[in-house]
Amino acid sequence: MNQFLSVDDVKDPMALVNDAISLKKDPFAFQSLGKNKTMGMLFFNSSLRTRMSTQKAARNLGMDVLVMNVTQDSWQIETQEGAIMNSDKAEHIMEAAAVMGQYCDILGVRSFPGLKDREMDYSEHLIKSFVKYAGVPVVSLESATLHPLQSLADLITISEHWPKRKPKVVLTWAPHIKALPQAVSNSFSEWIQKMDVDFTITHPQGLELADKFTKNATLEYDQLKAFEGADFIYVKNWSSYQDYGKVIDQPEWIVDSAKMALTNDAKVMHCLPVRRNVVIADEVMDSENALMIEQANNRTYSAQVVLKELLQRL
Ligand code: AN0
Ligand code: CP
Repeated sequence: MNQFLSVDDVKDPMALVNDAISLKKDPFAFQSLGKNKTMGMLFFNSSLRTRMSTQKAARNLGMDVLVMNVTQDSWQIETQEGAIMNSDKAEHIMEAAAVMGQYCDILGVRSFPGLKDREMDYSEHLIKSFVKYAGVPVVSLESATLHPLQSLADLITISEHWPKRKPKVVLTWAPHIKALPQAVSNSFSEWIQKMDVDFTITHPQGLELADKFTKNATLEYDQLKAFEGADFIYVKNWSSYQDYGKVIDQPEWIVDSAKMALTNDAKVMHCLPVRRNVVIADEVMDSENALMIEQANNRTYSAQVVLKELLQRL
C-alpha cells in the first residue's frame, strides 16, 4: 500500500481487518515504527472522530502529528492548474502540497464535495492533486466521494459481531435536513462487498448511488421489506446523485424500533455524527443493539493499521 484513497489501494481488505483486530489487542506493539516520522492532517471541513482517532493512531505508532484547519488557519488554496490567481486564493496547491510534503512523511486530507458539480466532485481533483504534488503517501480522511477509514472501521465492527450464519447487511437511506455527501455510503458499499455477506441497499426512488460502488448489491425500494431478516442495519443519509446534491424530504424513512422489530435482532450502525430523532430515533440509539460507539472506537485501529502499513513501506 502506498496511499489510502479507496479499497482499491488495499491488496487484501480482510487481512487488513484482521490485522487491525490484532493491533486493538496490543496497540503499542509498534511504538518505535513511527519514531522521528511526522503525520500531517489537513482539514477543509469539520471533524471530531477522524481528527481525534487518527491523531491517537499516529501517536500509538510513535509518530509526531501536525494538524491544520485549512479554511481557518492557512491561506486559501487555488486548485485549478493554469488559474490566474487574482481573487481571494493566495496560494496554489502545487506549492502548498509540495511544502507540506517537506514537513510530513504521511499526509491525511479531509475535503468534502461541493455537491454542485458532480463531474468535478467525482473526479476527486483535490485529493488527487495532493497525491500529485505532495510527494508523500496520502491518506483520505474523507474525500469528495469516499471515506475508506470509516468503512474499514465498519468492517472491523461487523467482524467483531459476526453471527453464526452468513449475515444479511442492509444499508438504509434515512432522512436529513442538509445536503450530505454520498461518500460514506459509496465506501461502505464497496468495502462490504469484500466480505461474505448478503448485501441489500434500500432508499426512496431517485436516490440511487453510482453503479460503480453498488455493483452486485440487491436494491429494494421498500424499506420494511429490506429490513426483514437483517443482521446489520447500516443507517446513512445521502443527497441525490442523480439530481446532484438535492435534499429529498422523506421523514418517514427514520429508523425506529418498529422497523428494527422486523429484523433478525439486528445490530444498528451509523458513522456519526447523527441527528437523533431525524435520522435514528432515541429508542434505537439507546438500545443494546446500537454499535455506533464501538464503530467510533474502531476508527483508531482502522487508522492505525493503515498508518502502520504505510510506515513499513517508507
Ligand atoms: C458527513 C457526511 O455525511 O459525509 C461526515 C460523516 C462522517 N456528515 C455530515 O456532514 C453530517
Ligand atoms: N465518522 C466521522 O468521520 O466523523 P467525523 O466527521 O467527526 O470525523
